[in-house]
Amino acid sequence: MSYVDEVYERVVRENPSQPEFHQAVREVLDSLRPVIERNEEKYRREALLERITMPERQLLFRVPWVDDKGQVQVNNAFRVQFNSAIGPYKGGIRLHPSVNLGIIKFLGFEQIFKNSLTGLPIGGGKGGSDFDPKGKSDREVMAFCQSFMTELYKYIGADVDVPAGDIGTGAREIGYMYGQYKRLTGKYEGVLTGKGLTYGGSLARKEATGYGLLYLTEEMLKTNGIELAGKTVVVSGAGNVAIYAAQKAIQLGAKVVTVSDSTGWVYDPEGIDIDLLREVKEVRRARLTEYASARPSCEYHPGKGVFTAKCDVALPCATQNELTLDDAKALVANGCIAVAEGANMPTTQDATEYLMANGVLFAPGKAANAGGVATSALEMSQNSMRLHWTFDEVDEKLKGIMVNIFRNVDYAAKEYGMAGNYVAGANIAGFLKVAEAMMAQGVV
Ligand code: NDP
Ligand code: 2IT
Repeated sequence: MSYVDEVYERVVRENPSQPEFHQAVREVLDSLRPVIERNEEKYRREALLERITMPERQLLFRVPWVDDKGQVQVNNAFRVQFNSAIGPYKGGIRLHPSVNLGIIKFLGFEQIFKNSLTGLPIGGGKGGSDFDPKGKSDREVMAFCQSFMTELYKYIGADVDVPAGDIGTGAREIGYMYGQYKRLTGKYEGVLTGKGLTYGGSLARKEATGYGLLYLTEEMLKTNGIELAGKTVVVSGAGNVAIYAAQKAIQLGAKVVTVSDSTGWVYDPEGIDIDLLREVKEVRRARLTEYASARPSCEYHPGKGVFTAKCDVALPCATQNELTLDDAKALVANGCIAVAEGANMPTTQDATEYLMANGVLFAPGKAANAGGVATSALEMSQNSMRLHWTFDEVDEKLKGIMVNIFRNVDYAAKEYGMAGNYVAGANIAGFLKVAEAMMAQGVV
């Protein structure tokens, strides 16, 4: 049996009931086959693939908190410190009822390669809890965040592990967590990113994942002789990534016709109104039905189906496995030319294969959504230097990073005889740097 298959079997055996983790490992290991074949003896002796698929440390803890009725609630929480070969652990905190250890491990594993692709010195980690911030009062969210940090603070630090936002964790949650970290440790340090602008946050971090997604998408299209301006774009999700992806797509001359949330999607043939969307989602924390009722031009569809809308470019920006084989078939039938993942692993494996087999340009999340964590690393730099860059300075650096990521991914795919396969290119380029750093540091 090949080394790749042996390691994959071991991962499945030792991590039962974690299908998303298996899926992420499978995708990475499959595309590494040509690299592994060139170096099999050395990698085997170093147990490199066994080590890279096994987290350095996994923290599981309970988070007790008191709700507004005086009832004690308790949630499961996780921090997976996956790989620190190239820098301190770095990755977001997801707060969503679907969170379990397998989800956090898949996200932490992806983060290793994504962070490597940014070219910045950050290792891979991820955390979260099955706490649902939806429908909770600000006081309940604060009670949860303070209790969560009361355990987590022991294991993180500006040079150790630097969490950030993800699904369900935005500026409000980061603020409460930061306050509690500072109170417990007495340290004012860049231990979290995505902080508010009044206490060490970076300009353009909020926009960075969505903007970065569009910078990379534009570069991918340009490389293939296509212009983004004038194209029709389908965006899924209506959160941090989706809102700023839609905003930048419009700024670059495209027309965005959809957004979605977990209850439904809107089709707005006149183009999504970003100010209204931000008001509904960021200020009122409301459902998309409120957007739809304020826009006579738009249709509201309950449930799934956002990818059935006709488009040239699709940007899945909500959650894992949201774009299925049926969606991929609908996209191809409607003439879609490119898919770029704003979310982490939003496209199922069979859908990815179908899209690529039908000539759709496909940018995987670990390259396409790396702008968020890259700008988090820029926030860390600003905190260490005790200064602030302007919005334009950060945005320019972000643009340079995304263009560079695309070029490296494109180059790696060509180098290994898979020109145009950006999934393989991203996995290979991300892996090589981490592998070299791990081997240079010996058996640790
Ligand atoms: P938000 O919480 O801001 O928004 C998430 C959006 O996705 C919401 O519209 C939400 O709808 C929808 N969504 C979440 N879970 C589901 C689900 N199970 N089914 C259907 N819809 C769902 O999160 P972000 O925008 O920050 O994150 C979106 C994706 O991007 C995630 O995959 C995340 O890991 C990834 N990502 C985020 C980065 C960041 O900087 N924030 C960086 C890189 C990647 P509803 O409100 O109804 O739940
Ligand atoms: O998936 C991701 O890259 C994020 N949620 C952002 C992580 C970060 O540390 O900014």
